[in-house]
Order: sequence, then structure tokens, then C-alpha cells
Amino acid sequence: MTEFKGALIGCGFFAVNQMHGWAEVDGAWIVAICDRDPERLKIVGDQFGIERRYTDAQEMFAREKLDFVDIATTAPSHRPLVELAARNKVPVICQKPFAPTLEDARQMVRACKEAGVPLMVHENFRWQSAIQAVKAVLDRDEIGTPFFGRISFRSGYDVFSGQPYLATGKRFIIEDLGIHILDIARYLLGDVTAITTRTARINPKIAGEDVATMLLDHAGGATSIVDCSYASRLEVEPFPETLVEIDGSEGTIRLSQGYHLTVTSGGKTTVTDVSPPLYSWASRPWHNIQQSVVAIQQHWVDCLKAGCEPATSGDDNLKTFALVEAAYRGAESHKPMALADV
Ligand code: NAD
Ligand code: 89V
Repeated sequence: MTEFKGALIGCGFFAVNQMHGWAEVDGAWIVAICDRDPERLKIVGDQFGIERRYTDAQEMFAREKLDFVDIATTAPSHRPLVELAARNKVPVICQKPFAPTLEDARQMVRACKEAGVPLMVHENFRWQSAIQAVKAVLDRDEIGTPFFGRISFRSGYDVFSGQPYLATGKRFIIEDLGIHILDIARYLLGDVTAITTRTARINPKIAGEDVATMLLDHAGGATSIVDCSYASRLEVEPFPETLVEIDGSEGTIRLSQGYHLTVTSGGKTTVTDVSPPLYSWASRPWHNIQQSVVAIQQHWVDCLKAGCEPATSGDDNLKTFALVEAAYRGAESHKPMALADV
């Protein structure tokens, strides 16, 4: 069986999930890791038994023979690292948010195309078991043509303790979390032609917005609401569940808290438990995200093997990224934004 040899760059908070994910998937293994912080390099290298360790990505590319590289650093380093991978002709996965700006993102996609290397953005939320279950209902045409959707992520979870940098940027919830929820909206209801956005900052201790409400016009005719909040104190904390409501011409889908999927179609209602599996290394409530990491990384390996384009390719992610940019511009101007103008 083919075994692709990969390297991981960025051994921080989230990379640990990606390393567990690589141990879980068939057909790939991590032979080297890189972090400019020697302490993180040691922690992750020791935890996963990786001997080949680098503090400099350029040196790693020079010394290792790699079939792919997985970039798990934060956005400011993504462009130089993706372009470095492209120059070395190594297929590349890059974490979200793909880049600091839409222009950077476009240049990164171009660099990979010109070098002829596959590129996937690690946009994992659509790979969650519950979201895949909703998509399967739509694909089986159980509710007819969707005309309304609500994709919702409302929480009071303290994300800042694990990811302190999230409290410091001028942009927060749309760029970091909304990007996933907008991607799910595109995945379920198709591409978007226009977006209207309102934002608010409720937590005075952070720099960016922590509430966003977005109204989307989908090219296929559906309208959806994408709403995100890290300022919602609920009786039972739902982090990190995305809730979904879709109404179609022949029925409805409701994905509610606790991973309950309710489908009403043809006069019948079925309720299914679509909870993610709990891997031995996973921990609640993150197991939902952790399962999606395994799924997207397996998808990458399957695509490398088959020579096909990953679902969240660079080109695909540019459309989600453009939605983020349009949302911020629309929130600032208080005007609806056509995606064609972004
Ligand atoms: P982090 O700051 O904890 O880790 C980043 C690591 O990258 C650090 O150890 C840093 O030293 C290293 N690094 C930075 N630039 C480097 C370079 N040029 N060369 C080598 N090493 C470098 O960040 P994190 O919280 O792990 O987030 C990483 C990325 O993962 C972010 O883009 C974040 O948005 C994303 N993320 C995704 C999810 C998800 O579910 N998809 C969840 C959390 C974080
Ligand atoms: O997915 C992310 O990037 C994370 C979290 C789910 C906590 O928002 O920042």
C-alpha cells in the first residue's frame, strides 16, 4: 500500500489534533516536524516519537524528501510557507484562515497552480459527522429544493485560554469561526451572490467582534442566515456544535443541540443520533472537531492517491474567504455586498 511521507510545520495548540489525526488515517505518516519555538518542537516531537525536528522550514525542505507538508501555523506565516512548499514542489495543506488578506490567498493559490502542486485548505468543519449527515439528506433529495437555511454557532465558551491570539486581532469571530460556518452554508446550500452583515463586540476584553449575523443570497435561490456568537450564555453550553435548520419544498431538516438530526419528509419524521465518535485520544467537547480532523486528513490522502482535487481546494476556499472579506466590508459600510465586487 502507498504510504505518503509528510511533515508538519507549526507544533502549537491545534497541531496536536492534526498529529493524532495523521496517526489515525490510512496511507500517510509524519516523518518530520518543524516549529521555530524549540520548546513546542520538543513537546510534540516527544509526544509523537518524531526524531527529525527542525526550527527552520527551509532547512527541512532541503533535507527531507516529502510527499506533502501540513502547515498548522497561524495566518501571518501561511503565505511564505505555502510559497516555500510550492517552490519545493511539495503538495501542501494549509490551516484556515488561509491568509491574512484575500489578495494573499489569491497569490498562494496561483503559486501552487504554477508549481503544479495540489493545495488543500484545512477547512474541517464541513467534515463533522453531523454536517455530513445533513448533506447526505440533501443529496438524497429528501426535502426537495431548499429555500431557507439557518446555520448557527452560538456559545459562551472561553476560546481565548487555548488560543490567546484570538483576543488581540481587530477581526475575530467572522475571520476565525464564522469562516467555518460560512463554509458550511456554501457546502449545504451552494455558492453565494450577496451578503448583508451586522457585528457587535460584547466582551470588552477583546479587540475584535464576537457576534456576527449574516444574511446570504445563494445562487440557487435559497436565502440563509449565518449567525455566530461567543457572547451567548446558554443553559447547556453547546461548544463547538453548529446547529442547522433547512426548509425545502418537500420537507425540513433540523440539526439540534446534542447532535440530534430531525428530518420531516413525505409526512414522516425521523430522529437520528449523529454524534461524532470519541477517539481514544480525543476529549469532549472537542471530539466533534477532532473527528473532522481525521476525516479531512483521510480525504487528503485519498485525493493524493487518486490524483483528484480536494473538496476544500485552494480554489474552493477562495470563495469562502471572499465571503469573509465581503462580510467585514458590509459590516463596516452597513450595505449589502455583492460577491462579484469583492
Ligand atoms: P499556536 O500559536 O498555538 O501554534 C502555532 C505554532 O506555529 C507555534 O508553535 C509557532 O511557534 C509556530 N510557527 C509560527 N510561524 C512559524 C514558522 N514560520 N515556522 C515554524 N513554526 C512556526 O496556534 P494554533 O492555535 O495551534 O492555531 C494554528 C492554526 O490552526 C490557526 O490558523 C488557527 O486558526 C487554526 N485552528 C483551527 C482549528 C480548527 O478546528 N480548524 C482550531 C484551532 C485552530
Ligand atoms: O476552529 C477554530 O479555528 C477555533 C475554534 C473552533 C475554537 O473557533 O478557533
